[in-house]
Amino acid sequence: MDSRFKLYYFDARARGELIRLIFHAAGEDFEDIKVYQGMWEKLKPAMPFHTLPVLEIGEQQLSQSLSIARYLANIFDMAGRNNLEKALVDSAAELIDELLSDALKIIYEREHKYKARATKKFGAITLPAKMHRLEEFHSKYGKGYGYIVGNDLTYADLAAYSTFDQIVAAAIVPWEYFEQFPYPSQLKKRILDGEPRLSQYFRYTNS
Ligand SMILES: N[C@@H](CCC(=O)N[C@@H](CS)C(=O)NCC(=O)O)C(=O)O
Repeated sequence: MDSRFKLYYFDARARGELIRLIFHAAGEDFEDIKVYQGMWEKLKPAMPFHTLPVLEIGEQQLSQSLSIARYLANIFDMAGRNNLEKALVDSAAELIDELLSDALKIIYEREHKYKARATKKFGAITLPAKMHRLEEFHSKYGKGYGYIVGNDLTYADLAAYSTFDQIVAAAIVPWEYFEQFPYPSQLKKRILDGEPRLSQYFRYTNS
């Protein structure tokens, strides 16, 4: 496939998934290059911050998942409608990224005893605290359409849904946990019933 966008990431959802979701929501072709361990050792020094994800746009390389997400969201009108809305969307995306970071630490932890302890703490303290803050933010800035800010889908909504879905897929909490909060429940409906490109993608990735 010859696309103007090339995404380099590992064969995992983690920090690459938000970028894939933006492309799918926009209906834009991209090359999804899965980097495997042997390949990564060779590729690493050529990457801007020696980490993935990296987006290549022609000769230009862009690093840091949220910067890549914002760049694409601006191109595809998923960043917010004005400067203030954009900053609110960014702030929500950063809160969600903190939640994803905490979840990824657990997901990739190999030591069983530590993983069990960290999962318990995450479910009892970290997740409820962040979810309450997110819900307060949603009730202030969402307009009742199921999106975190305003009445359109933004990249922060995609970050949120991807993070909730990864937490559920890792069996940290079941999806029912999120149903106590209006935002995830409404967002899930929006994404699975109102965004055909995304519902198709989720049907494929979760099968
Ligand atoms: N803040 C960075 C974090 C990047 C990062 O830590 N990437 C990890 C994978 S999620 C990585 O490249 N690990 C391999 C390595 O450091 O060698 C981002 O959001 O892109």
